[in-house]
Amino acid sequence: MPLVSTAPHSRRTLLGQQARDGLIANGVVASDGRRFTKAAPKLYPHQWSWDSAFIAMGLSRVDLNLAMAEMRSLFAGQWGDGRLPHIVLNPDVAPGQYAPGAEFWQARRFSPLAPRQVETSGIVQPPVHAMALETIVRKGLSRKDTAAQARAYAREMYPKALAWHRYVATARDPEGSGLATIVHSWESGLDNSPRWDGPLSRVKVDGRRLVRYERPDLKHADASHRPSQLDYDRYYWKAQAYRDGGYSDAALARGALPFAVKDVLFSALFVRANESLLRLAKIARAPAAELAQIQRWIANGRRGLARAWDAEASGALDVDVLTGEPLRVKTIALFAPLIAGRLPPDKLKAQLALLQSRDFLGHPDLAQKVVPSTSPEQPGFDPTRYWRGPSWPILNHVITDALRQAGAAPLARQIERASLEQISRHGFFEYSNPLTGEPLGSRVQAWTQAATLMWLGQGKR
Ligand code: 2M8
Repeated sequence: MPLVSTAPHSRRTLLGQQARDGLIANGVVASDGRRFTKAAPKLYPHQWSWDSAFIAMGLSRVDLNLAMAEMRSLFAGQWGDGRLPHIVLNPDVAPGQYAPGAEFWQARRFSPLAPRQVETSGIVQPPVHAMALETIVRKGLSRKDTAAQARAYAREMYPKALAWHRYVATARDPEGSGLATIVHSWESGLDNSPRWDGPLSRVKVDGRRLVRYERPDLKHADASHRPSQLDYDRYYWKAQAYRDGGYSDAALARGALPFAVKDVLFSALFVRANESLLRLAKIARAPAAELAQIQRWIANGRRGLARAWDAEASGALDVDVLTGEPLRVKTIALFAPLIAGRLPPDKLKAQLALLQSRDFLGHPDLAQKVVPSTSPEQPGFDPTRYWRGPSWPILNHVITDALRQAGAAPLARQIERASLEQISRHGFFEYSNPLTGEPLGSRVQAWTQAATLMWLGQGKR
């Protein structure tokens, strides 16, 4: 029974309440005073960067103060060079509950730029934060009693977001190509996507020098659903190389890192986030030179994505910086141009056709019309193993948001309806098998709760 069109109002209300209560319940006040939301209570007990931004977007519909605190807490981990780390560690997590933790990253020991007050990782994740800040500020401005607070919040957070964007646009794009370079597949957020198989296969791990590590993730999730041991060795090796170089991006320019890829999805989200940053800059009454700078980042990002366009793939391809080769793999990242927005009509048409083709939503074996992380037509597609096939509600939200912006609301509604239906049946799972609909990974994933709140809010319009 479709939830959205025919369900009584009370079913949507109930789902909304469950999402709201769940999201609040995943929040903690840590012993260092920060209030933030764990990405998942057991599997991911810290504050994750892009999770937190989506969580704040969801929270802004529940409690503006909590949403504001969420982003403040994350930015407490910002580094001196503007980077926003992929994890701000929860000081109250017992050693060994999640790895790698502070014992591996040792941010302050390896870099003078790491923050003093909190422990963090040294790599980053997709820069979606300005979108969250804009959502919060707009929400605040829409009500008389919170407008002044929202304006003050915009002035407080805008310079931090600007510094973060400057880091991405410069340290991670020394060539000025408009495409950001990631130095670790964890930075993509799509950790073991087949996009990274080629570059990862060239990472040669020296077993004698590799740090010793544990896999607490396997206590909370099925080993056949999580990245493999070989993947993990390579993850640690890449992180270790970056860390031992003082988390310095100068090594990027020298081609001295074992992994360096131009990530089109990361770059597309950066374009969208820059559009949010521009609007935030206006609210914060930023100087004209900064507005012009942000506009240049937007234009350059769109140019970079246009160059990454592959006519045969009908989408954008990542590029391995170390070989100069495009990575020809059918994953959700092909939709980076749609996500960045403002596509010329021919490309928009090609992206919409791809989305509905047998490579994605039109595949006859799909259990429901939600977008899988990897096309079932891609060799090596695995419907249950982490980013190699399963569907993530939060990425489906990114797609439905992009579709609405592109004027394709009916298709967005279809995906939204199927996603909400699945969530109402199975709860706020992390990801699911696209061929059976079976929920997988963490069963209480905060950004799935946030996506639900955003979708439910969307439907009201
Ligand atoms: C997953 O990543 C972490 C490492 O950062 C892990 O596998 O332990 C990814 O899905 C990532 O995108 C997400 O931010 C994180 C927390 O939900 O989990």
